Amino acid sequence: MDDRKIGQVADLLQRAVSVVAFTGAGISAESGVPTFRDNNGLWEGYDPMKVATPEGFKEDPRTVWRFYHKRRQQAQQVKPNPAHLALAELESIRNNFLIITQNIDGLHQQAGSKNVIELHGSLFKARCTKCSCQLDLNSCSQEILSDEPSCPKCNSLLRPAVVWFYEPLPEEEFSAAMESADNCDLMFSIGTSAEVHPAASFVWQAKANGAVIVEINPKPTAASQIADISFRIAAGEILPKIVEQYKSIGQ
Ligand code: BV8
Ligand code: ZN
Repeated sequence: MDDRKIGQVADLLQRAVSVVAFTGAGISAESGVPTFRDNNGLWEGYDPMKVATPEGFKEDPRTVWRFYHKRRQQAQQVKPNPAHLALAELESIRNNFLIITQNIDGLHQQAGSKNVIELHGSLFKARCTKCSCQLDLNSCSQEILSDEPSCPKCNSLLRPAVVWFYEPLPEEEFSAAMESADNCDLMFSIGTSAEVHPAASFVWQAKANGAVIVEINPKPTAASQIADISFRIAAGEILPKIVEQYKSIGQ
């Protein structure tokens, strides 16, 4: 059954001028990174309103920093999985391929993908709560990774450079994602429950612009109703097969 659909998607890839992959936590699941809303997901252990909102941070910055330090350490110990690698290969063999990710784990970039829009920020970046100072946590000293790190410029409290609930998405990334959703012929929705907005709205936007929607998720999601082709399977299983088939028909 999937073989026929794989052939269809490879043909779509061959004919599409502009392709977007919209990804969520599920694409990193096979790397061992917990998702948010699955069983044993992050939101089972933590109250998102306490660790992923500005109010939660104001009330208890130490707990929020511990939550993100732990996720950063986890992300540093895992590797991209075949799903990330397949998307990186797809970018290397065709033009006009963009990843819009809700993930902050950096695994797409680690897999070699260059055209990546991080809608919700990055585990590896921090920014000052007062001045415009931004830091790359990959090259930071230990004290910055403490429980309440302070800005090297103005000594105010630093915060994770991620988008929390009730916060707007970064301007530049938002408009670039909007532009690509408006102009793509084919959008993959991979490993996302498509419940968080405005990020998830890009799938509906692509659909409205006439793009074909291909969903890859073992479970149905809020976007399943608008998917033209759905694979109820892990991304790491099916994406390498789709890319292999696309290569075999000569892109
Ligand atoms: C905004 C922080 C306005 C970063 C995240 C009620 C209360 C509060 C807010 C709202 C509300 N109602 C609506 C809202 C708006 C809210 C929202 O959409 N809430 C939802 C939950 C109802 N959105 C916001 O607040 C946004 N901001 O609206 O601001 C505004 C505008 C202008 C000016 C001022 C203000 C901000 C949203 C960003 C929130 N930040 N996290 C972090 O810590 O990571 S949300 C969190 O959810 C992550 O960012 C994550 O990326 C995102 C989406 O989750 P998914 O990636 O989809 O993960 P999930 O676990 O849900 O699903 C995983 C899927 O993978 C599953 O379907 C599973 O089946 C599948 N899967 C598993 N294994 C595999 C697999 N698939 C393939 N292969 C596998 N192997
Ligand atoms: Zn500062």
